[in-house]
Amino acid sequence: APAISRHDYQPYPYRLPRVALQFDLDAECTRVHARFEVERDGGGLPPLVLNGQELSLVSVSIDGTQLDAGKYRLDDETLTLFPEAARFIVEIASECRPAQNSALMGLYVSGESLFTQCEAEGFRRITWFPDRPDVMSRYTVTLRGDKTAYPLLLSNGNLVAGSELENGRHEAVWEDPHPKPCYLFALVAGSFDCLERRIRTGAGRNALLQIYSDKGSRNKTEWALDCLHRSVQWDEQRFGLQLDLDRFMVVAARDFNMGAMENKGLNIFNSSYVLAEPDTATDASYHGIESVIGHEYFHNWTGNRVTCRDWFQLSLKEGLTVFRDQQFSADMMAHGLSEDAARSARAVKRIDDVTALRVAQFPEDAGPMAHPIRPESYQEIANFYTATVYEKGAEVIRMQHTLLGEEDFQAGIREYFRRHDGQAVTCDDFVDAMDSVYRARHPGKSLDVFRRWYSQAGTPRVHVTLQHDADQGLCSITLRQHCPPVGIEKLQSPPLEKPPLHIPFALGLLDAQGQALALRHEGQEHETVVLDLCAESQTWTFPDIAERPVASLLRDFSAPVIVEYDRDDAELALLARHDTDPFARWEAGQELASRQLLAMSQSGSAKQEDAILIETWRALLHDPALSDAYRARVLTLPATKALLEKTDPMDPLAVAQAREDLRARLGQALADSWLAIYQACAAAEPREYSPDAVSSGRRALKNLALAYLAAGRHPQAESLAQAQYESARNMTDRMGALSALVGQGDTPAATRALRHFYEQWQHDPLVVDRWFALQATACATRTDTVRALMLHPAFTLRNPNRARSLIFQFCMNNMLGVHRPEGYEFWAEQVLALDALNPEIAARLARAFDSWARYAPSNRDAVHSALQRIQQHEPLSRNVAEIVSKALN
Ligand code: BAL
Ligand code: ZN
Repeated sequence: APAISRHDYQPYPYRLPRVALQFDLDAECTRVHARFEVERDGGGLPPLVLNGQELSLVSVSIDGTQLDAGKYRLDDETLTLFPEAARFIVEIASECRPAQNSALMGLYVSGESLFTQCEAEGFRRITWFPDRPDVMSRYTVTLRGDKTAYPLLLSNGNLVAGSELENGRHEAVWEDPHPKPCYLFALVAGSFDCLERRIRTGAGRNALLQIYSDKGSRNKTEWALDCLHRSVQWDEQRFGLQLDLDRFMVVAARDFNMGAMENKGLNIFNSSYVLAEPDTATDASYHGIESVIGHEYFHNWTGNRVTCRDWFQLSLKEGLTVFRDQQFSADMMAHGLSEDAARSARAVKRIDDVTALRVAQFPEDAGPMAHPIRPESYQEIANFYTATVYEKGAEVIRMQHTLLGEEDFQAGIREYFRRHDGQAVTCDDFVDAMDSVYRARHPGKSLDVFRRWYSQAGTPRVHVTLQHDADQGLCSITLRQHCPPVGIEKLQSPPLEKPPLHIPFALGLLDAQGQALALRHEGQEHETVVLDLCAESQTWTFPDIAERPVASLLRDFSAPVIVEYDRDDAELALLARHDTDPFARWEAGQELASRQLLAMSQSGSAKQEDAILIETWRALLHDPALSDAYRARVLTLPATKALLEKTDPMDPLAVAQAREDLRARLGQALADSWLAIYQACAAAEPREYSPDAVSSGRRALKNLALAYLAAGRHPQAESLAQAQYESARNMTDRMGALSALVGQGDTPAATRALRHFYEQWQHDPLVVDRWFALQATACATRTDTVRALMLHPAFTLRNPNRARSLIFQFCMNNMLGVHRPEGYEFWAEQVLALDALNPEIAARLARAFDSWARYAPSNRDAVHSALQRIQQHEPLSRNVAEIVSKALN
């Protein structure tokens, strides 16, 4: 397929101020009648090109006159009309087939209900329309359907009329007062439970919050409703942004491609981000729900009120909204805690966000799909809902927050809405608003260099040099940045010039005892300074530093970069024990462990001299000043995917095996400590479940201790896990225990527990997903185990959550299982099977081995053959074709 380029953007030649849609809903064949006003402002009357896909055209008319076939042009993807006036009304009748729609884009069936998903380009599967985000209209939607099958008929905005029709049918009319692009359109028809709350916003608006879910699930939506209410309050308090609707609805769908969707006033969610009860949901699910409910709600301003001019600007709304949901979660985790505990809770959230970035985005930024947060081109936009656009995009917003500070950042946000409320705009427009505040407050400074983050791919590297002059008591820090070419940049000749970026680099210095030193910078003394690295290389000198200090680098992960700094293990151990910045402290421990793991993976066995690591971990295990949640992060080994990024060539099996070996070694060497910690945490578990930071942190540490005991084959591990499994009062503990049992291999206890778990929870799809996922990622699982699980009656490729729980978990998160010739063959087979059903999901699986060109030769050759097999298959969706052609480039 031809690539679409950012530079080719042209405004749409017409405005469509009002749209009226009528749906005669039926799972087999839904009839849609669309009526829209069309207006031309400029000169001439260019053709009116409308997008449409997999639709049957019934009729098309202009100003009430039906057009003969010769008066319009119709092909697989467009319907073109030839206007004869500057204002006219188009009416189109068409049909679509929801029950046949396995791609889950447009109108589709899930369970017995009808749902829509339109972002990015799903509206064109509902009716012919300019399916692009810069065409904004006011919608009136009439829904008609069978009253028994579809007692609830929901769409965006306000319910303005409802009536009974003949033949057991009924009708609902919805009006959305806010102009919106069609990707924010939604409808839902079906039978649901509803949990609701009437609230009064800070601005005095009465509003109704509603969570709809499958019949019988109402009790599982209390947490989501709480999260929604807190999101409304938080956006008022922290961002000054008010709910602008009388009614805000969330509907849970079992079949959903993404996490959730921010349709105006009618968010549709993957049920995994709505439903939670202590019995069925883990702490991670509770926190995931909080962040996704927040995320979609926050889109109401950052995404809906101000939207994207074109899809290249996706990070305008996604990066900003991820930043906002990360801040929301951090504020929620810290809420009600003492100052120290709150700092630790925020650090834990930061560690989790950075870990996710390193595991998903850093590899992407070094692989064949590398792209700037504002991509330059795409073949299929669905392939660009990436970790780069979202998570690196959030880091780019966060850096602006760091440069401006909270107060000025909020002033920038106000300026952004003052300029652009109700518009479809670009990333540049956002930075312009921030820059106007930045320049006003910091004469001589600007975001001119900073903007390059939007156009440059690749993870920059910052090389650090520290020089100390004992005679003069001066310490100088030199930072040098470079960003090697990535992905298609490597093919460019002459080589691409990548100018330096503006990198806020947070730094602290410690003395040899680990005490923080005061740093004099810009006329003031600080424990942490943020250095503005804007050139390729810059040096800063700090006075009154008597002895050579220990550098604490990139505190709080102030920029999405890789730091290069030569230092010995003893310095890392000192930082791991004493750094006052909790992020940098965690980082030092991770680096120490990484070194050990990489040495083990290269030598094929444990280095003997791991004493410094073991002693550091022992000290951390027993440090009473650390929160349980923080200790759980500090004592978790770096993820295999993050480790692999540090190797060349990559040997996934060796690194994954080294990680298992070191886990066992730490389990054995610190067995008494793990047991003591386990028992202390278990004794402190209250009867009432709560997902708050302290309780979830304690469970995380307890289950980590259990996992280490199991990894170290402690004689009590199995009985502890079994007892915990049987007495667990929440899913976190049940899964922790089950995972420890399954980690022991195919033991009778593991088999028994797995069988019991399925029998107990077989009626709950989200819990059955956990059951598949746990087996998919178990150490002992190989391709044949997964094939056997696919024959289980509960398995289906059609449900994205189920496919993700087994196939994706195995291919993406079971390194020991999948990185074998038969694993790669299995992967290719599943990509093709999924592609026939759901190209968006297939294309995500197709990225499992993006880094294949950096693998050691035997893995590389095997992935290469599997990729070729996919590429040669016909038919192949545009989604998968783009991924494999880039991978093979
Ligand atoms: N806009 C797609 C789903 C999300 O990012 O919220
Ligand atoms: Zn989003």
